[in-house]
Amino acid sequence: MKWLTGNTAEILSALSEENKLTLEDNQQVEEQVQKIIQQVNENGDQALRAYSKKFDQVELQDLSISQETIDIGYQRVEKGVIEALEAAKENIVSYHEKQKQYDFMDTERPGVLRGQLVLPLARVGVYVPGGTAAYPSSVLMNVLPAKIAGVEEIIMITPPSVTGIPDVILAAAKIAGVDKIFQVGGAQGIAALALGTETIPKVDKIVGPGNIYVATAKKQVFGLVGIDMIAGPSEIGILADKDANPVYIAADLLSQAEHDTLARAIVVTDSVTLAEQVEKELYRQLETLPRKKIAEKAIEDHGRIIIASSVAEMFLIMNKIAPEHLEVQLNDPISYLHDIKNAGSIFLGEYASEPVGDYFSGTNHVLPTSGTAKFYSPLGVYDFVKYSQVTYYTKDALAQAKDAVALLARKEGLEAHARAVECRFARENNETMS
Ligand code: HSO
Ligand code: ZN
Repeated sequence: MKWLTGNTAEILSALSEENKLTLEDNQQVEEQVQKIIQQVNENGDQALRAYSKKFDQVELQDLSISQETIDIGYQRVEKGVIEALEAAKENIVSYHEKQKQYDFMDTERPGVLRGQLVLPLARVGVYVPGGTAAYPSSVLMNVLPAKIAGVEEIIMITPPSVTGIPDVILAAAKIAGVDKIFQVGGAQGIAALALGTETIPKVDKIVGPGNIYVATAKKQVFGLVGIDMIAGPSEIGILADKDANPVYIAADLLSQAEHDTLARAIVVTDSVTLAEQVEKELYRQLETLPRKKIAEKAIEDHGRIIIASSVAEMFLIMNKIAPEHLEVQLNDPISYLHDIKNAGSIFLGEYASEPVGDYFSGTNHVLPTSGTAKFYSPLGVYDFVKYSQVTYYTKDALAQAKDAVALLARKEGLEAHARAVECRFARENNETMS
């Protein structure tokens, strides 16, 4: 695990150098994805079948998954897992219900109504990756906020596989209330959702994580449809002082490191003793992890121990990193809440272990990564609504406003704008109307 030491300026410049190195050039992927989108646009379902054969080695008859298949999958899942998913759902729903926003109307000026309507998106597509990255927890995290927002129809897509879609994914989709499931993955799946095909309906927004092809396709269809943020590899940043427990810290670092060899696990501390203990503990715990290879590579390549000289400096550095998950393992953690400026999801104290948020507390686990917590938020109900404005004026209210409107319109050289308002007060027009 690499250590960063020195004064704050040196640490910050080392971190920004590292970030530069991760900006990759994926020109080739861009071109491949563009071609796939074009093919789906021209040939619809036929292109989807051809790509499924080529990329997933599956010859598909039916792109859609029947209700019967979903029900059978659900029934095959252990009762305990269903109960845990239901319990997680309850917490996710109760948390996200509080994110709901409401219409407003104001009547500040006589004769004027101004308002804002909160309107759900009509149809949303959720991408669920295949293979080992198919997480039932992520199905709940992506679908439930859309449900709470009032989205009418939620379409899930996931890559086909010779062994079929995992039962637990079908079960999570049923529990979350997905309306339709189609077996199509990759860039072709994203293209199908964005453009619509004979079988797959066009959606208004696409959410959900995926590999580089999925992420690139999402970027390319953005504008035609809405997309969520593009999620990068998982990250955890831990702020710890000398009294923190190195066993817990190492365990939490590994919880994210096991996701991906590109995952980032960072500890910022003012105690060299604690840092040494964490490092030792990390390698001890690694030995018995089933995903040791992945976690070890992540820790070797992207694990960092950063030594700061004070708690204030610890926050300064962590706010620059803006981690997806931030654990505050300091004495009296709640008192530091307002020192945090950038972090996707904040975990306070030694018992708020990050995986609790991944599965159970009800906060969302779809979070901004790669420093984007500086300007992005966790996935929430607000991602599945849009807003419309409302204006109502009485004749008297318009009379009050007309000169200002006409003056500004003429200043911009837009005579028709001015006349549109003024014509409502011209005598001849009122006579014609009566
Ligand atoms: N920590 C991941 C989410 C996840 N963890 C799913 C387990 N399953 C990204 O926030
Ligand atoms: Zn996780």
